[in-house]
Amino acid sequence: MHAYLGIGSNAGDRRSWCANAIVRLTSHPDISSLTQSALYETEPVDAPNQEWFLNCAVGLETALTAQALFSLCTRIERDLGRVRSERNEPRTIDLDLLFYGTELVNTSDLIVPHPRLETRRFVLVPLAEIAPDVRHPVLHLTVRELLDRLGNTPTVRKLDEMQQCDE
Ligand code: PH2
Ligand code: MG
Ligand code: MG
Repeated sequence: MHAYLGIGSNAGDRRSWCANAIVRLTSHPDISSLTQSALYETEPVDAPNQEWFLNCAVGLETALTAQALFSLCTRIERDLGRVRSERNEPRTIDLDLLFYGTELVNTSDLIVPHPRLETRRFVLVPLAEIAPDVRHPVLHLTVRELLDRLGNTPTVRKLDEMQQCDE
């Protein structure tokens, strides 16, 4: 199945957390063909007084079920030092399952497509870079069309070429 994930970090060495999460995904035996967007610096949404985020999106081919991929994401978050106490607090790393093919999942711990992706520029701008023509299976609009419905705020800016790499 082809799946898309959104990755975000706004605590500590944000770039390293994102890079480390991607290495862990890439090296998983049931994941192949990973593509990644550039890194974007993004204004916090629903996270008052927090640091700006680094966000990116990845696409991957996987033999894992949606639930198993979600469990892997949770495990990577935990391995990378994420501590969950309050909702939307600063996080070293957040891995969100955005799309799992055209499958719909609605269980107590997982909803796919991600329920807020269509309102979030920090998700749609990176995703549009790697998957502009992927269609939302419920809203029946492509990622590009979803993004075009939104205004120009909150701010999402691509890091320049120098800033994309690890120092
Ligand atoms: N994630 C959130 C809440 N707010 N804002 C930005 N800019 N980027 C995020 O990844 C983000 C957020 C909840 O997961
Ligand atoms: Mg999130
Ligand atoms: Mg999350």
